[in-house]
Amino acid sequence: MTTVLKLGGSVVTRKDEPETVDEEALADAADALAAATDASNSADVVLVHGGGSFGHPYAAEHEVSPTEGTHDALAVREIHGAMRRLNETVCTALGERDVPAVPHHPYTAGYRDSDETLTLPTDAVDAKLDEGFLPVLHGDVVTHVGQGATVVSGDQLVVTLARGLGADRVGVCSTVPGVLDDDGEVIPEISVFEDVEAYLGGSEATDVTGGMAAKVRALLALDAPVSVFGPAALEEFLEGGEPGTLVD
Ligand code: IP8
Repeated sequence: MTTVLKLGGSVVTRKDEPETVDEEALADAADALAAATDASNSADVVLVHGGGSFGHPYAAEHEVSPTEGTHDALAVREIHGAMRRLNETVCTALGERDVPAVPHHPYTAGYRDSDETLTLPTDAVDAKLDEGFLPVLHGDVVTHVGQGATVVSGDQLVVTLARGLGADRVGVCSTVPGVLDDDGEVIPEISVFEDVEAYLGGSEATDVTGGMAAKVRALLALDAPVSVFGPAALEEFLEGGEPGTLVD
């Protein structure tokens, strides 16, 4: 049973304060992961976290996005460097709870072709799982043929990883309890993007990768069922539940 779980950048960081971790939220998420990985040795989890107040401000400053590239090596180092700092913090929080978290950096592991295809070999991720590690990936910059380097969102990584690993379930934990309709109610299930397009606005803070609409569109393309839920439901998801919105 392989689970790919994304922790949104707005869950683990304070999105409006540069390079600031939300210590309490990170501790809660790490506690939930520690409880779940303790309860079942066979529960292979791959974690992906977003950029939050680490990657996004640098990407915005250098005008780099999934579609706007850069050949400026400093821009690449600053965006990737910020994401490494956040990744280190996430891995440390997990490690302190005896979760065998290890980093896996998309910038080094993958690239985008000129036709936008993301290549991220999953054999090295699989090998880490086989060895009992919990690989922790993150939104990042990747080398992009013809464009220098572009941003890859955690959601795109989730899609690529879920396919490559043949994941059985996918979880996307963001700050809201699911995908919300116009009345602020959680939409229980989404199977067609156009049915919910009108509800899905952009993200309020700096987010170069496009907010909820882009996320839902990418997740719908997956074979595995995807649950979109808030931090309070992380434990329920890790215990096998389907909280929030089911994108299937
Ligand atoms: O927060 C974007 O990842 P996301 C990461 O999952 C960077 O969209 C580098 C901005």
